[in-house]
Amino acid sequence: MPGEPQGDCLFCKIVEGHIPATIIRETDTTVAFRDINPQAPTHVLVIPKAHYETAAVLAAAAPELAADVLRETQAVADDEKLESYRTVFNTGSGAGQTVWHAHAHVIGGRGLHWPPG
Ligand code: IU
Repeated sequence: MPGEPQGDCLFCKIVEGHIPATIIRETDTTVAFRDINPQAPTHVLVIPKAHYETAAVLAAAAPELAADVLRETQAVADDEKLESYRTVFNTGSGAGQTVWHAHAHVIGGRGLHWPPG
């Protein structure tokens, strides 16, 4: 069920504290933690605590929660003192999604090329 914890989801396990992560922010509805394989000086993932497979499913099922995630991306950028940054939602394996719990990448701290690869 969308919104319900999934036993085999690594990000649900991070939310539950069952696997470690460097958490830098937490709200009632979201967690932000450093990516274990950073692609830039700042590479933070912002996730809803509730489990939704993709950003699209999250936005359709729980738009206020999707807005919470977006607000937190800016809060991360503020904490990290990033004037410019990129927010990425990979949706689908063809776009590089590897974890099926919606997450925003917040990437910054270096020059970022456009278009992305
Ligand atoms: P993707 O958009 O689904 O590819 O992003 C998943 C990210 O989750 C990826 O950048 C991983 O390095 C990151 N990650 C993590 O930070 N901690 C973990 O325990 C696992 C993946 I699994």
